[in-house]
Amino acid sequence: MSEKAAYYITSPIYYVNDVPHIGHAYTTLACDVLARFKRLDGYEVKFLTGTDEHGQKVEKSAAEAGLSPREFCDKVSARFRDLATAMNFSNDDFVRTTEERHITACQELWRRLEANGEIYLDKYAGWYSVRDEAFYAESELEKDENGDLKAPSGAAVEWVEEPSYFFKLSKWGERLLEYYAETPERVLPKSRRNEVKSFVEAGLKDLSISRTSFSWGVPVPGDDDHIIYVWIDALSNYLTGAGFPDMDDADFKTYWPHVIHVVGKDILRFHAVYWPALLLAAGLEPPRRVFAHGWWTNEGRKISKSLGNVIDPFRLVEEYGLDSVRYFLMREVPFGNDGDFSRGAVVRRCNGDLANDLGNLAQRVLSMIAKNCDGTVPEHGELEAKEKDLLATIEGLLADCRVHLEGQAIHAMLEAIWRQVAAVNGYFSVAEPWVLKKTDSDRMNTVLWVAAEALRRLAILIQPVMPDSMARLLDQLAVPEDRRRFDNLGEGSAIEPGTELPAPEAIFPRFEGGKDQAAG
Ligand code: ME8
Repeated sequence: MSEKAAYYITSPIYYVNDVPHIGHAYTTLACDVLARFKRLDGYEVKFLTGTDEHGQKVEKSAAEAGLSPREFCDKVSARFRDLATAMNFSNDDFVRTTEERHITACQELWRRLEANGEIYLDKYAGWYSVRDEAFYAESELEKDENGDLKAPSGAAVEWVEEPSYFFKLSKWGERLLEYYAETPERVLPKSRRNEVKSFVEAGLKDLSISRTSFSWGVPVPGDDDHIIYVWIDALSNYLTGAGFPDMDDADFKTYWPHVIHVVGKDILRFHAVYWPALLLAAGLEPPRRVFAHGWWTNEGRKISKSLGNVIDPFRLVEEYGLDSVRYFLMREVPFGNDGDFSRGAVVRRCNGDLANDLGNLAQRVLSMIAKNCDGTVPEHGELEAKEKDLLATIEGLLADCRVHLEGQAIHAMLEAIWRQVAAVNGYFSVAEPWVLKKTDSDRMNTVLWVAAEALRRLAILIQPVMPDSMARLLDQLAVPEDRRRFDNLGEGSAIEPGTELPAPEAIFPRFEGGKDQAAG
């Protein structure tokens, strides 16, 4: 396999202390879009997601639920797998940190660090937040209105004093700064990279990487009194997914050099500071890219269980339909920025871009073909220059989309595609095939063919974001399933006159006041 042809994309693995919400669905969705795009573009893709099941937080949640940690993890982890089905995620694997293969990988990472002299035993005395599963320096903490110290995330902290193994993080600062300066950009968006750089430039302290005050975790090899800090455990899932420690394994060699981690901005420090340092220290390649996206609020307010405003992705999909939700989440907010969720925004975005711009166009073109061309793809005459340009521009979009997705700018890809949806709408309105029907039926046929061919090309490009609806549109255009990859975008796979088309059906719902009706 050539170097270029592999792509390894990972979502965070989610804590099972809580059921999935919109934030989890969002990150994995972005990974799904990137994975689907690369598959259609001919890459060998591995897309990994999973659940983070160890640590004090999960142990506590299990006890509160009256279940053993194992039973509790099985139950909640299953909800994350259900989410993957409900959201149509195309993950190739789902890693659970309680699996044997993962425990092996995690302990092997530890052994390598130890063998390289990167670990020493000492004592930790400092602040810890169970909710964040993170250690904090006192200088990072703030007092709340009651005078209690809080983590920057707002989580409660407790004083911890226990024996602990440490990772010599402090010696990796210079090397990390070099890593951030490398191309392709290691950390995106740029503003986040700058944050991470400043953190490293301020000086790194060694990192506590084992705990002794509870037992739900991976034992430290050779010292059962300690369990491996849950973040070391969790981060090593990305190695597990690539077949580590079997480094001769074809999977590891193929995928590891290409790994891209997509995470929320809350866990950037773990991925862009601790993780590359740990990998370098263990003699492994650091990630090719870490991308940190922004934070969703709900109607302007922080999403939290205590505020009772958590958005349930399963319900959202029931309410608006899967592809409307997928499109909205990927289009509404530039990937990397914070965004606000509101039902009004979903309705506006989906009615405008989907029901009106794309749905209506497809419906108009396909119903004119059904009524005026006996339901078969019409013959076409010589195309006018502007028609050739239109089709060539849509084919050429692929190059733009590749550039956008190289930087994980999924919104920019959709923006570029919808500019062409608008161009095809403009073309169709000006060409007025309904007038040509009475005056020049050959020209009408040509216009309908051009519009249908434009739709075919657009649908192929939109598949990563809305796989089901675009499959339906491509079915309506009678595009064979083996001709839906990006190498079929051009003229060579154009729709063939004479092909019989199924009866057209609306592809997107239109929402009115929360109720939906089929788009006309
Ligand atoms: O941190 N907006 O798991 P977690 C956008 N187990 N994204 C959000 C969000 C919001 N309001 N809320 C959550 C963990 N997320 C660790 C990860 S990885 C080796 C270990 C998303 O269950 C976002 O991706 O707390 C965030 O980074 C992640 O959920 C945190 O999930």
